[in-house]
Amino acid sequence: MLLVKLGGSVLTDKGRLRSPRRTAIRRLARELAAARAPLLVVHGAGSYGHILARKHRLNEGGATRAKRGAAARVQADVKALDGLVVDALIAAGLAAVPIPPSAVLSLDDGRVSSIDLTPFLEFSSMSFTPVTFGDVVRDLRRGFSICSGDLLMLELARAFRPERALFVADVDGLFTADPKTHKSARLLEAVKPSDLPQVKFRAASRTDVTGSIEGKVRRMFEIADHVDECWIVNGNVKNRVRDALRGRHVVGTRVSRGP
Ligand code: IP8
Repeated sequence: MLLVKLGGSVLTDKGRLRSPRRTAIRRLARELAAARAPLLVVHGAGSYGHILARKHRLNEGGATRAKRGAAARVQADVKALDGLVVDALIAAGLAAVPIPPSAVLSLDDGRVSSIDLTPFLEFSSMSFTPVTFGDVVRDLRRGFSICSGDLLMLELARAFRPERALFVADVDGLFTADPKTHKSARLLEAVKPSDLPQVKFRAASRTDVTGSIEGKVRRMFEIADHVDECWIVNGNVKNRVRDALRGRHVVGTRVSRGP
């Protein structure tokens, strides 16, 4: 079993509301299909989720009519992105089935309160490819909240113990600083918690409502506990995801809990 998260920055143009990168979605779907192994797919929300979720502060929940309307809008939007991903996976030959977090999971102040993994277990046991995604979900304390794809990665890693977990990003892996703004940034080929002090994290991007890169890397350490290998790879480089899924050595960052 392989567990893959397609990052929202690869699937969409994160700066422009609801703007899919259709060519990348189709190519990545073909690369996933080429892995020829049972897959669980998670994807981020990109510009279908983060822009409006941040504008309306949906991660704080709320009980007003305006907030509910915005939450419903974002939920419909991330479902639309999921439709594009699922369609592309089916066209590539996978029997992809969407499993919306809003239907199977609830949070309690941002932490998982309950999750029904039955659809994942049963569909994958029938050789379907479950596809889930960052979503607006119920939250016992906040009314509703945002569930990131990273949290779903952790829940699925815990339940399925896949041999490999792959985070598909728009850069080669984790760098010592943001490679988009620091020319001297160096790719870390392997990272464990004790390496974090040498990483210069920038603050959470203006649009990302589910937290900072540092928070995401810390979540990956938790995931690494439940899988044989956990990697960050660049989904904008053709065939890198395919090769990483096949277990070939590729440019990327291997994430481990370390000694
Ligand atoms: O892109 C965020 O999920 P992520 C979900 O995996 C929403 O962090 C609705 C913004």
